Amino acid sequence: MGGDSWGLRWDAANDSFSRQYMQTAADKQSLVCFAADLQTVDEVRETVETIGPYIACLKLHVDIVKDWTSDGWKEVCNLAKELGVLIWEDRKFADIGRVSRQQMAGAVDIRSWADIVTAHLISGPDIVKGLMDGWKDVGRVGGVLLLAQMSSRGNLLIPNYTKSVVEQGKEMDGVIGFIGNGSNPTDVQSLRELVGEGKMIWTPGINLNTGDGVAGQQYGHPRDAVLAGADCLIVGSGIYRSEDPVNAAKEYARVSWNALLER
Ligand code: 6AU
Repeated sequence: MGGDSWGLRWDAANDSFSRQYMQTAADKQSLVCFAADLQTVDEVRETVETIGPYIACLKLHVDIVKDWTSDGWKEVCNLAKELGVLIWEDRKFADIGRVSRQQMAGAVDIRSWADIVTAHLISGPDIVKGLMDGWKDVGRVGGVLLLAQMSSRGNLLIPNYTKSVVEQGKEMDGVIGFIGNGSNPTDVQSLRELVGEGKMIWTPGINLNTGDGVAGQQYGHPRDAVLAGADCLIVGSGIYRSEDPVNAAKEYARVSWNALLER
């Protein structure tokens, strides 16, 4: 049972997406969400095929892919389903509710294949309703991760903003959790204090080599993030830029899972 390793979080974060993620993570002994920031459908599919056994979620940026086709994407999504991992489109929605709902449709039709999307709460709470309505338009249900913190240098998500996002997001049904700053365990810890046990914290800015990354990205160690309260570690270049992505994925999985058991 997933609950044995997840402790309080298993009972408290009991929406179906959090549960599915926690169960998959327990089955695979990995808290790794792979950030497939790759430019072609083949690269995404081939990488996910090889590291599949070591990841618990797949995060996509559909607008990075140069040769996107509906059929090619279906193959990627089917692969994710075979691997039992949730599909997260990291399109950081930020518009008014009506437009966000429309953006869930459009050419790439995010609402039809993504289980999770990311949103800023900068435009107010109706963005969450807009996104949920987007899924409802095609008879589906999904979950929203709200950006409460970011990992990039100089970002404007200051503590008071974080607090407001969490206060509102905690009460919203469609919100399955929050993005926290994985590069800084103190930030993750203070976010966990605000969030309590009832929602997940997923953290980007994770690398076994800590410090500054490309273009203002910052990295913290996977173990520190989990001990500080992160439930899912988003790792992109730490895996796909590695000389041996399979072994890298395995190592991130091992470190993250041991940290959860330690927590
Ligand atoms: O491991 P990386 O640095 O190669 O990739 C990190 C991934 C990227 C970013 O779009 C995303 O995590 N990200 C996010 C997310 C997930 O919302 C927020 C943030 O503050 N920083 C960040 O890097 O795909």
